[in-house]
Formats: sequence, structure tokens, C-alpha cells
Amino acid sequence: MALLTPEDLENINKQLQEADSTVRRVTGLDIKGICKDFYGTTPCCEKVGIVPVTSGNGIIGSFSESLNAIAGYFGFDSFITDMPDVSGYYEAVKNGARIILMADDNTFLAHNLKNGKIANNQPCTGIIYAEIASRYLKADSKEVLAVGLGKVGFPGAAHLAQKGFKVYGYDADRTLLEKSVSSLGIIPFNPVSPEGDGQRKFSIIFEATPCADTIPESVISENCVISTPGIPCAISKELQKKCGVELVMEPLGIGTASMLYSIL
Ligand code: NAI
Ligand code: PYL
Ligand code: MG
Repeated sequence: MALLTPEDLENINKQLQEADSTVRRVTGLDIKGICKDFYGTTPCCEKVGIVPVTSGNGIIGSFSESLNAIAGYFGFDSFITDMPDVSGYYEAVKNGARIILMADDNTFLAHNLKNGKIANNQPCTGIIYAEIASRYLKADSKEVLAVGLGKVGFPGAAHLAQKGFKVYGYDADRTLLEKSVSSLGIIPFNPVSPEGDGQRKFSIIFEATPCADTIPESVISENCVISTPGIPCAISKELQKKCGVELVMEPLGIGTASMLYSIL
């Protein structure tokens, strides 16, 4: 998994507020509104315990603090444990946590101890970014381009296909692309060197890769939305400006909101 850095998480509240206003402009609802509508849940009085984890590459500076800020932003009462790992888990439960948030290098989970529901960040992130893309008010068709069909991208692309979108997709890994074609009915489309029926432009693009500049100008239609959890960003700031792209991109909060709302 591509790991976050403290730099990615700088000014997380500001990043979240900016993402929220873009999501509102693009869909007519804010992130909270989309989560409520999509999962049919609302936070009530669930206390969230955030447990730092030292295994593998260890603690990421600002990770737990960012989760604490994000939980608060979405209306949850949260705290970070003093101790990490197993001792931290024990501390969280002893201090009344009903939801646990914790991540090692492979898995970032949210576990609701009251109802037993558990969420994984990767599918929750893919699904909510795809859901945001699917709600684009100015979309010119039900065609969407999905680039990156890995642990975040595949569930997002599956969600779009399941919602009735015609999904054009690409992954640099041929096996993953073939799996998406056979199991989701995705139409192969390499944005960088398209084959077959020539160049297409999209007003909805969903991207989930760990690479920069994966979306070339040639596939971006006027008033396009790019909904992308992928870090670094799929397009440069210059291209975003030049093409008037509505960019939904934020490093941690939208996916975490999706996890929390999904387990209420
Ligand atoms: P993954 O490694 O499972 O999938 C990434 C996929 O992108 C791979 O299948 C790879 O073949 C493909 N890929 C790489 N370069 C490509 C290119 N130029 N064109 C097409 N496909 C390309 O990774 P995962 O877990 O799906 O994460 C994807 C990205 O999302 C990472 O940058 C990760 O850090 C980020 N992420 C962001 C979150 C957020 O809240 N913003 C949450 C979780 C992950
Ligand atoms: C959850 C993110 C989204 C992108 N990459 C994922 C990542 O960075 N995972 C690692 C999280 C490790 C957290 C560390 C801590 O500070 O507790 N163990
Ligand atoms: Mg990217």
C-alpha cells in the first residue's frame, strides 16, 4: 500500500473544508449528506477511540491527530489513546470507545464494537469517491472513465457499473484489467494510448492510482469532474486550471467518513 506522509496530512481541516465545498458544488450535497444518504445512517453518540499502531513502518506523524480532527468534523466524539497497539486498544475500550479506528501498513479499519460491523478503508474509499462522481450534476452522459483498478479502484468501478454507468477502464496491470473486464463488464480504454474506436472524452473520471499525471488532456471534456483518492494527484494544477476541472481529492477524510458511516 502507498503510505501517507505527514506532508500529505498538513492542514487536514482546510483540505477537508475545500473538498467539502467542491463536493457540494459537484453534487448538491456535502460529504456528510452523501454519506447519510448513501448508507442511511447518522452519527448519534458513538465514541471513537483512535489507536496509534507502531508495527511495520511505524507511526505516521499527524495520522492519529488527523483522524481525530476528521471524526470531529463529521460529528463524532473521539479521542486518541496514550498507548499504541494492544495496550492502546485496551485503553480505548476501557475509556468507553464504541468504535475503534486503527491502521497498520496494510489495513486501516473501523470496528463498531456495539453492532460488530467492520469497515476497510480501501473499498470504503473507492465506493464513496465513485458515489460522489456518480452524482455529478453536470454530467453529459452515463459514461465514466475509471483509471486504476486495484484495492481502491476496483470496488469503486464495481459500484459505478452496479449503478448502471457505462464504465471505460484501465489498469497498468493487465491481469487486473482483465479481471475487471470479465467480472464487471468494463470496456478497456487506455487514456494514454487509446485503441479501437479512437479518442473519447469524459465528463466523469474516477482515478485511484499511486501515480501522477495519469489523466491526459485528451480525455477531459469541458466541465469534467475528476474524483480521485489517488496520491499523488492524477492531473497537474496547470491542467486542472486550463480545463476547468472540478477536482475532488483529499488524502484521508472522505474515505474515513465513508468507513464510519458504513458501520453505524
Ligand atoms: P493498489 O496498488 O491496490 O492499486 C493501484 C493500481 O493502480 C494498481 O493496480 C496499478 O497497476 C495501477 N496503476 C498504477 N499506475 C497506473 C497508471 N499510470 N495507469 C493505470 N493504472 C495504474 O493501491 P490502492 O490501495 O488501490 O491505492 C490507490 C491509491 O489511493 C494510492 O495512491 C493510495 O495511497 C490512495 N489511497 C487514498 C486514500 C484517500 O483517502 N485519499 C485512501 C486509500 C488509498
Ligand atoms: C490509510 C491510508 C490511505 C493511503 N494510504 C494508507 C496508509 O497510509 N496506511 C498506513 C497507515 C499507518 C498508520 C500508522 C499510525 O500512525 O498508526 N500505523
Ligand atoms: Mg494518482
